Amino acid sequence: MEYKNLLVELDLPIAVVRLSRPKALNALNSELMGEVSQALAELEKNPEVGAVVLTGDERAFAAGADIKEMASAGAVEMLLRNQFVAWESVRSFPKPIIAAVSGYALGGGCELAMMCDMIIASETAQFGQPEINLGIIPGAGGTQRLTHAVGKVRAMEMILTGRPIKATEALEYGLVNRVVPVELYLEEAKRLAREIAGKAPVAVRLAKESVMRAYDGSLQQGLDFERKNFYLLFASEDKAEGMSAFIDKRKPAWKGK
Ligand code: DAK
Repeated sequence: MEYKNLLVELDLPIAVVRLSRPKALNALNSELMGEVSQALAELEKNPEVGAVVLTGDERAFAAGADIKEMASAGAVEMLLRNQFVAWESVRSFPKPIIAAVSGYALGGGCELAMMCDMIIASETAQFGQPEINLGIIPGAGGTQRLTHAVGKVRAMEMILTGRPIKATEALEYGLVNRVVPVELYLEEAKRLAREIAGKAPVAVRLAKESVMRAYDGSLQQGLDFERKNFYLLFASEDKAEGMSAFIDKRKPAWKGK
């Protein structure tokens, strides 16, 4: 299938899904996420595909959800857009999915990588949740998955300051499986995907399901809580100011309401 913001390459027994909106650093707008969801549905149906690599380009895995698309939205509009459906397709994909990350993995980009089962990072990768700088909070699982991955104090610092961490720190924190030179990150992710695709498919599927179950109950409650707070912030003046300031390339003036 042809996509506008995505390249899907079958390299059986694996597939590579490449986010491709380079001018916007692969910002994840609803069209792109809709395409990710469609592509994964196709790959799920294809019995010859045993594992998937999700990647961007060297400069950016993804610099977040598309701020320009969210800038004028209020809380109710965000709720009605119900964009979680597309994001959930990554989370609920039954085959192993490996993120190959180079450059920026920020906001929704970091969340998307964390929704994958494993992360291979290039030396240039940086991971962060900068939503606080826009007057909002992570909305696609960042407060929950980052805390599970790196622990409370590190997640607090990243989410409350919005400062990204480098690939080497991400490795030390347990956020990524390994860090490799930029020319090798995609190859390494593909190698890992091929290795897993060579195992018994049903056992792989149930192993993945079982590992996910290790924290799923508490994760769901946490995700519901985060989602409500995320929508709530779309009713704040600071969210409007934070996003306008990003688009106008200026510093935001917070009002505290
Ligand atoms: N959205 C839209 N456009 C973006 C973008 C983004 N997140 N990030 C970059 N761009 C665009 C820039 O506006 C610029 O466009 P033009 O000005 O050329 O038209 C182009 O990409 C190149 O960016 P820069 O000129 O800014 O490039 P620099 O190298 O100077 O800076 C940067 C790179 C990554 C440091 C900078 O672009 C930046 O700070 N970007 C924003 C990072 C950020 O705040 N990300 C978090 C966004 S909030 C949800 C699911 C997920 C989420 C929410 C809800 N639901 C399912 C409901 C997630 C929310 C977020 O991710």
